[in-house]
Amino acid sequence: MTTATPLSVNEAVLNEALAGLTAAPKTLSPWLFYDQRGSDLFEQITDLPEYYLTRTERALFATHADDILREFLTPGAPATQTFTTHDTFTIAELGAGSASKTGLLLQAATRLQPDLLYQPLDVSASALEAAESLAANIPGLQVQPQVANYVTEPYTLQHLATGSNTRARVLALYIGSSIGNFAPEEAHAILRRLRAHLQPGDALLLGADLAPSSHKPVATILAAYDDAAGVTADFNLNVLRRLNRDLDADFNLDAFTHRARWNGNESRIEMHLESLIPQVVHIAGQRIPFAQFETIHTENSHKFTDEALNSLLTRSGFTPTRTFHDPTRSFALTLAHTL
Ligand code: AVI
Repeated sequence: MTTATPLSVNEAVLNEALAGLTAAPKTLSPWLFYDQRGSDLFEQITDLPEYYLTRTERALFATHADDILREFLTPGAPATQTFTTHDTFTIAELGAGSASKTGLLLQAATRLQPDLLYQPLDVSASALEAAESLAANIPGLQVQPQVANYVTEPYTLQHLATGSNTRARVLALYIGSSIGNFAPEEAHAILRRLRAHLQPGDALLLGADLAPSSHKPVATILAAYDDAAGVTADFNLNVLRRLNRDLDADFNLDAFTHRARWNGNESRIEMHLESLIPQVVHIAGQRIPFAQFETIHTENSHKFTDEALNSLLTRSGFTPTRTFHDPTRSFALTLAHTL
């Protein structure tokens, strides 16, 4: 009998690169973006003037943190009512990253429950350190980080308040439009899996970027993925830099260019790396030929209608009860209960 041993990071990168680059059309999985440099570039993207997603979602938290908590704890309660709760609750977050937006919600939550437990989950230990240090500025908050890939690895959500046997209701956050980077069937699987960790009285807050509309032209979405300063181009090309470093590949970064395209049939932005010339690249002894203009498809970022989000949530076992929009209806935070 053979015992399966976990793959080293470089083995996983090699398997992914060879499978994707020998397929037709060529692809690379977006998780390959996030080495240290890629993660730093993504942080820079979130501050770009064209990348409206992060600041719009942050503004939604700034405006609606109390409303979100009220709706979670007492669904349907009028907004005018002075709000207190006797229910114990905890906040968990899938793919927490540096958790900078979450801080606004945590601050509001600790006004209701000063010893609140926050459970951030992320595949990156360094991102969790950032989440922990952010939380250190919120007096009383208890942080219980977990290093886990919520797509492929087991994870746990604690349903007890810190230091007691009191059952705590869980508000699970899945924000930042991370859901948009998955194919529809993968998105469904992630939400179903999360649903299986939750119990009646718990809820999910899902943050998602919205599809084009009369308020939101396709050009606005495209610009967010093709900024004037070229940071997104650098982020995209960084995946080739990573393969050169980790796999000793010989990509010439000057022979590829960043392309962002709107695919209206699938309601998604696609990022590609286009070969500017006919060329052959070598990876681990394999020849990978490229025709001129041939692309590597590196990322999908799906954009949703409210109906599509509600249907995805319902199919995944949730009951959406309220959606918070920004004034231009660019982004949605949807609260969905487990009944
Ligand atoms: C992480 N994710 C939600 C980003 C997005 O908008 O799809 C990744 C990204 N790709 C290019 N710019 C940002």
